[in-house]
Amino acid sequence: MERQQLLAAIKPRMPEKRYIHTQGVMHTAIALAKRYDEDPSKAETAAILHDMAKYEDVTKMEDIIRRENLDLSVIGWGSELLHGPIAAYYAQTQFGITDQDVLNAIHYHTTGRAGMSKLEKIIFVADMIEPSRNYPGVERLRNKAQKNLDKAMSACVRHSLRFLIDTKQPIFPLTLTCYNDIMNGENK
Ligand code: DGI
Ligand code: FE
Ligand code: FE
Repeated sequence: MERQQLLAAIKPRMPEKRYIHTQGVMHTAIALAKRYDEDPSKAETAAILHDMAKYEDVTKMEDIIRRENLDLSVIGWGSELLHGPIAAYYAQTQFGITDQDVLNAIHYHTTGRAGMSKLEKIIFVADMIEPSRNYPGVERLRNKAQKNLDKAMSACVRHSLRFLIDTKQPIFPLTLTCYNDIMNGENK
C-alpha cells in the first residue's frame, strides 16, 4: 500500500494529535533507516501503523488476544501495553502486511524486547524522538540517534524505565528483558 493510502486508513482511528505524532514517527523513522542502511519503505509502513490501535476498546483488544491465541501476557495491562500487539495483528489481517520484521517492529514498539532487529530499534527510537515529542531530555536522545542507533536505543530504554519508576508505574516484564539484554551487551 502507498503512503497516502495507509495514512488515510489510520487517520480516522485517532485524534489529530496522535495523527501528527504518527507522521512525525514516519518522517523520523525514514531518516533513521537511510542513516543506518535499513529499508525506508519498511520503516514507513511500520511507523504509520504502529499506533493505530491506541484508541481501541480494551475489552475488544483483550478478546482478540484470547480468540487469536496471541501472547496472553499483555492481558490486564491496559491499552498502553495492548496497542502494539493488536496493531501488529491488524497490520497483518486488515492491511495484508506479511513482512515479519515490519510486524515485529509494530508489535514491540512500546516494550522493546531482547535481540531487536535494526528496524525494531529504528521504530522504537523514532517513536520517542519524533519532532512533536517535547519532554525534558528529548534533545539529548535526538543527538544520540544521529550518532549511534544502539546507544540511542539504550538511552531511550533507560529514559523510559526511569519515567516508569518516577511515576510509580509497574514495569512490564518484556520491558525489563529488553533493558537486561542491552546492558548485558554493553557490559561484555
Ligand atoms: O503510544 P505512544 O504514546 O506513542 O508510545 P509507547 O507505545 O512507547 O508507550 C505508550 C505508553 O506505555 C507510555 O505512556 C509508557 C507506557 N509504557 C511503556 N512501557 C511500559 C509502560 N507502562 C507500563 N505500565 N509498563 C511498561 O513496562
Ligand atoms: Fe505506541
Ligand atoms: Fe507512538
